[in-house]
Amino acid sequence: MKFDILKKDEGSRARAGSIHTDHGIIETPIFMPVGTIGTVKGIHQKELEDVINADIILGNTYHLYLRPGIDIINKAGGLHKFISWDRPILTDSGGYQVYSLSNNRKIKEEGVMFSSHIDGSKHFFSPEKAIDIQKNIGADIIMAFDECTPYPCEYNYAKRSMHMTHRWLDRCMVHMKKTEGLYGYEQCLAPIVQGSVYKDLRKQSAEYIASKDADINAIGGLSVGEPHEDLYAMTEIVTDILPEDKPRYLMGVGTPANLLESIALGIDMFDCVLPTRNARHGLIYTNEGVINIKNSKWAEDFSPLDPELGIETSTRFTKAYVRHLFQVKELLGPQITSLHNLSFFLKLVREARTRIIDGTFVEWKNQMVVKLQTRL
Ligand code: PRF
Repeated sequence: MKFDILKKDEGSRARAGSIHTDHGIIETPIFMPVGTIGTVKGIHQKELEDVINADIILGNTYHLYLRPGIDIINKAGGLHKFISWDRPILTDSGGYQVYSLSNNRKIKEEGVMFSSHIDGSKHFFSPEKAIDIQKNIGADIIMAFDECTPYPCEYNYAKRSMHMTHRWLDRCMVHMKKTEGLYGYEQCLAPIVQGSVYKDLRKQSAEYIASKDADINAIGGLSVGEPHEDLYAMTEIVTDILPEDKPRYLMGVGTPANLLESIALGIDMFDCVLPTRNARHGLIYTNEGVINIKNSKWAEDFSPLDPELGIETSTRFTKAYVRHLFQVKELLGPQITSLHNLSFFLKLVREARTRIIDGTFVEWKNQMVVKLQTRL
């Protein structure tokens, strides 16, 4: 998977680039909408293509394995065909969802035993199984099987866990080579740096991951409740070590301000449920700050949701109308806000890209970070 860097920013570590996959080009920095169970909640694939213009979406091994099951995805000819999406897909390995969703999980060197959050049935994931499932799903980018340590995490636990994640990576790599691609397009494996909030562990993990010379490198174990200073400090240590000529993916991050600060530290890819989950709760991101559309202050505000965003939905519908839809619990409410928020996140990273290219990134980023943290 080729990565071209178009421009490096002079005032920060930000870069503008493009990742070439067999399902199309991903322009970076990029935000990947989360399509956990084969749908970006509330959004039609046509809207992902034409309104949000998502270059890539994310799917979850854990969820897709439980429902509809790998057999059905296989029979459909892979996830791209099953969900009718022919742009790139990245799948997370399950090495996070198992810890955050399932009950009774038992982590051992061999893998993780867990109970389904749906019906309590027992399952086992290993590095080899996580690779097999992701290959069968047909993901363009496959994530290594890791343990995401919680926050706070005791030093010795974080150290032992990091070493196990490294050994699991080696098993993923061996298994990846053993099995041929099913669908005739390139599938690349992205290893994940762990190490909790400990500088020496992060450094050690980043050096280990860098030594594998993978096409894409990821940073996990952050945005799990640690202070923002730790998020940025760990990201900086790691981006300093990971190869410059390969895309860097910061998993599960974050707020619009987090995205811009992390882009400045050299991150190229992000995913997060924040825009869609918040949208379902009526929280909307705008250029002026965050709005809670359910608040009575919008009841008679007949101004458009956000005309600056430049999408029809956010110009056409008023705040008062969208508030009303939430009041009466109509489906259209969260559909509008989800489309709005995802468009906002994608527009933000696209603008970052343009600013990196034209050399105005840092000034713009500093202004935006202040604006984006305002609550209206
Ligand atoms: N590992 C994996 N997926 C993830 C994370 C991780 O550490 C995170 C951490 N924020 C989000 N998603 N496999």
